[in-house]
Amino acid sequence: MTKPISLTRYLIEEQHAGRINADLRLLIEVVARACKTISHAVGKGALGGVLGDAGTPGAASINVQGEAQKKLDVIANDVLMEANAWGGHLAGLASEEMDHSQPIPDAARRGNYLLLFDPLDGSSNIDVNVSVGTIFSVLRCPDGVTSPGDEHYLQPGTAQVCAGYTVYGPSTMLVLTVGNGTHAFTLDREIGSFVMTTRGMRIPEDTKEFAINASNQRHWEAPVQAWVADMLAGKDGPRGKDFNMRWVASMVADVHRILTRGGVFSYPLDAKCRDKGGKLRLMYEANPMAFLVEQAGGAASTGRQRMLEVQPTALHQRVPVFLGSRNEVATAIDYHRRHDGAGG
Ligand code: AFP
Repeated sequence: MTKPISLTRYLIEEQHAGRINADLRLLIEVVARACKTISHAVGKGALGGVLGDAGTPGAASINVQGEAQKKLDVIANDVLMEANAWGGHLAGLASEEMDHSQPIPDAARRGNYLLLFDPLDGSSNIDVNVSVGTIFSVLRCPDGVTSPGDEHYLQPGTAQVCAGYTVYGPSTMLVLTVGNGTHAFTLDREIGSFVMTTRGMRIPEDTKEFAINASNQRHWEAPVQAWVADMLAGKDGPRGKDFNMRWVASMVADVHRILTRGGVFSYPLDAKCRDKGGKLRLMYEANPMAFLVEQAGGAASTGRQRMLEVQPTALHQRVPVFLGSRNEVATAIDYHRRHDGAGG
């Protein structure tokens, strides 16, 4: 049996193959190291005093999204900010937890990449000991820009040079793409390093499993109502097969399941989030996941457009999301096309 390789060795091999440069390699190493620190904090749970809301009792701290921040949201954001600010590989960072992006201070050596992240996705699951995760995306800083502002991050997902997530579950896993397949690394807690456990994850083209928050059903658009109703009708319905349903409410955990065994994940437009454009964030949730899923042979769409081709207009922009097994994503798109074509 061949010995599994470490994340460090994988990245060096990618550099030697000319697919990444030394700066991007070191940037990914810094992010991975920060994720180990977050994993440690998440793993301590109640013993570390890290559960519950940030802020003071009766005055919970609210983030830019208007959501109550958990203590671990704040800790994870601080860890990623601190680790990346002085690494020398970045021109700027942007986080779900901050109103605006931050250029790297003049005092620090500045690099050519922009890092976007959701420091702790699924944080409503923290207090109930269910998997949460960190999602990240790396873009190039446009040429000639030395102090990037929010507008310099507004690049479509096709411009990503790297995307990944870390899922803090029974084991901590880092799933990564630099545009040459999607690979999974498991944290070896004894030696403290990520070890490759799946090279080239593949999402089966067909599936019988879908993930959606069904409590929003009455608020969905008509094509989503029809798509889900036909899946629920099972063998006796137009799809002619029974479907199973899963919903963790941590996108990282739901996407990890899909990358591992297939399925389709959707957070569609609904009446509650229509004014915002959707629930999930394009730049640091949908785009990195879309890149990982496409690199594993799956598909990702808003229902009406390939996710990676959406031209962002705002840093915290939200979008509807359909991703996973390519044939089921195509089916969801088809329901939208037929509905829109019928003048709906
Ligand atoms: P938080 O990071 O604010 O907990 O949101 C998690 C999330 O963005 C995504 O990870 C889940 O898929 C989705 O929200 C769950 O949303 P519902 O609570 O509406 O099911």
